[in-house]
Amino acid sequence: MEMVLSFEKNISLAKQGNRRELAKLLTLIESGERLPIEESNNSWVLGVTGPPGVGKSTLIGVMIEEWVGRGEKVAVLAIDPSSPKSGGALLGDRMRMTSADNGESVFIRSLATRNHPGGLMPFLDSMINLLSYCGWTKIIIETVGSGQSEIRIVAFANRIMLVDGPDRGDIIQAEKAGIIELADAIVINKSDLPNADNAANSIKKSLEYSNKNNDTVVMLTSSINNNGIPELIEELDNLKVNKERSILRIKERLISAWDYKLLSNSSLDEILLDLQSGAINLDEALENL
Ligand SMILES: Nc1nc2c(ncn2[C@@H]2O[C@H](COP(=O)(O)OP(=O)(O)OP(=O)(O)O)[C@@H](O)[C@H]2O)c(=O)[nH]1
Ligand SMILES: [Mg+2]
Repeated sequence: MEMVLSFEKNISLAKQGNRRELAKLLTLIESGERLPIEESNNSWVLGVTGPPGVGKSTLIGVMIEEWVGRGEKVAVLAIDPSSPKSGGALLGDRMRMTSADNGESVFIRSLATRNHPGGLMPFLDSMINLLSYCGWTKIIIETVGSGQSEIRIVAFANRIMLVDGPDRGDIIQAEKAGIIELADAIVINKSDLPNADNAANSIKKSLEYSNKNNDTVVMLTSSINNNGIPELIEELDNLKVNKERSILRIKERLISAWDYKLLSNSSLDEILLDLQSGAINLDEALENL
């Protein structure tokens, strides 16, 4: 009881803008603690994914500046910023470099999936909920890459933005992973480089062929020249939630929850051994689980 009460104090401090308390609470959530916060259903969360090096972090940096200029408070969860020049570290540096007075309005937190073999499922929702409760009006989840596990992570957002580069190869990666169907907005960044227009057209074609989701926003940006940023923010702020994509996202979340249940089952090791020895088959294993 006392524990819960002391969390309440921490939560109220975090809500008043105390960043150290907020960071502490996020660490508590990460270690499996449940905080007494009501579930919010009006948090604004954007999942950002895309192939390595297309400029996701740089783009998020300029988007943050735009949002902060409009009076928003932006929190970023950077997942697996493993490469030293990406994710949390890069954003942190950039924010320190650009505007000293951004401090109050920007919060960046890195998360490593390697610390969580069962996935981020059990606490991503709680973290988002806490951030939203504490008054962060724009919450961004950045993941590196565009494979299945990244899709699972950005599916915890209620809006998804795929960032691609002007190379055809980047887009093929995204097509393979199936992220194009899930994305509310597809941004071809590095529009200052040749071929960006072609890349955008190729994405539009690919959306036409799939013949669904033709409300997907396709935009060109350059995060180093600051081109297309206010337009992108405008589109994102006014996104209508598409029902089909919403169901796809919920499905990915359900699969995450399912995987987590399986991987955290206390008799998993035993069952694996029984499977290996042939004592049981897969159906029986599922039954036992
Ligand atoms: N020409 C050009 N370069 C850019 C643009 N945006 C980012 N870059 C450069 O692209 C490189 C990668 O940028 P990041 O923002 O780290 O890309 P990222 O997608 O976050 O990379 P990972 O997190 O490692 O996947 C950096 O050298 C950036 O300076 C852009 O609009 N135009
Ligand atoms: Mg990055």
